[in-house]
Amino acid sequence: MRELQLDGLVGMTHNYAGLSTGNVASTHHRGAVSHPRAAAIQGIDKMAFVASLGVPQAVMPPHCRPEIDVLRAVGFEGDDAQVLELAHREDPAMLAQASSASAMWTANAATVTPSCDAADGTVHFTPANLVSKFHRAIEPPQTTRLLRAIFPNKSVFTHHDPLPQCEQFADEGAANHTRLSSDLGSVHLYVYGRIARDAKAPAPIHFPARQTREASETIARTHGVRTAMFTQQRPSVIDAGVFHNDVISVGTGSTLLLHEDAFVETPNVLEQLSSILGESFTPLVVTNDMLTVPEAVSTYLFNSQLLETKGGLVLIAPHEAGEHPRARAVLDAWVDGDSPISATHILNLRESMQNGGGPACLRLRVPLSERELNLIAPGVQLDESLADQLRAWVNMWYPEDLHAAELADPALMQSTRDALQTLTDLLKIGPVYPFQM
Ligand code: SUG
Repeated sequence: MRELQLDGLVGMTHNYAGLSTGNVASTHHRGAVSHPRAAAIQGIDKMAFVASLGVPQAVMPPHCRPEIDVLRAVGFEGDDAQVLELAHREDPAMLAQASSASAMWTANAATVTPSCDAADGTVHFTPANLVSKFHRAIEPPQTTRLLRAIFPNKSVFTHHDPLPQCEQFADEGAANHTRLSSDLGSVHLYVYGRIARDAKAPAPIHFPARQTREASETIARTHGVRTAMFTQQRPSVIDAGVFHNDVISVGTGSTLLLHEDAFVETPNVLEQLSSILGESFTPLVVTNDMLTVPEAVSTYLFNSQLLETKGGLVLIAPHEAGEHPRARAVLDAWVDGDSPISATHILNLRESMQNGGGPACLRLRVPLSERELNLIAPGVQLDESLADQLRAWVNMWYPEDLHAAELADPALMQSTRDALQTLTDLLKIGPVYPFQM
């Protein structure tokens, strides 16, 4: 089995609107001028680097923004230009929500179960409903269309609808899910922030817990996951800015990197995993003495991408972690001695990081057999040539910088549509956007 990395291509309207309470970077950069072209190039450079390691890499096209139908649905009327102008004048925050390029963080696009772990032997996808934030709750219909276009074969790929759109089933996708495996078998670890049905259960005080246990359980059940474990994120870490579990732990194969405060019951979780996975299970636990939770949040150390390559496990860490002496010391320790990690690479993803999206947020992991890999839409599979074509496409269409007021410019919206038409021609998929249908 190989793990496909499906990265979200950053959209043309990438901006900093401070939309995600509980996500410290998003709040901190509210109102900053964004650089859509640099953001997209940083993402493509990451994809190209991952592909150069021999890891299968594919591209998930951006969503069409501003989402004009959402603005109409909330009562702005007229032709497209009038709708944008009215929204800008009367509710600029709503315009920012309808314009967010947040679909770039495909770790939140869906939860995936590989065929070898599913009772019916197919690969299962459930697009996340993302109900906790309005700018993200508008993503599922487009995500659903894109996943079905990228994984089209109906006898091999099972596409579920998103969970019911309500807080009981609040679901943020794979950012709260880790699949681990060894010679003894595999286990799916689902991490939730709260139990919706139990008002007395521990929950964070300041910031929202975006994933419910009910959502995770429903996904495991509908996917027919053979071995599932459910565990709660420590509420205090959510209040410290860990809005998704992938900000405090990352794992693949038999290796799990985590902070000691990640879960309510970290020692129990490790014991259970160890009993399922056996001796090869390798938890690398970072203590508060090594790195505090606020440091984990500011450096995004645990949002590194952990990849299985022919030469062993490779870690792709964000620049912010590489620059931070204590995070750097952890990175260095992880590749020392008998650690299963053979190399660390530091990449610059600053534009995404400033909205709280690190290397691991930008990718959805899709473990596939060779046969399944051959059945994905061929045009989205990234090689050097596609990376070059995407860079040229970005340089042609993307603004170098973007100020909030420019989101109301009808020319930007038209150019987004024209650019996406060119992109889907290039990737040979579609029609996938409402304007193409
Ligand atoms: O949902 N940021 C995203 C970041 C998602 C990161 N994903 C993972 N950890 N897997 C979010 O909070 C900020 C948009 C703004 O403020 O303009 C934003 O949506």
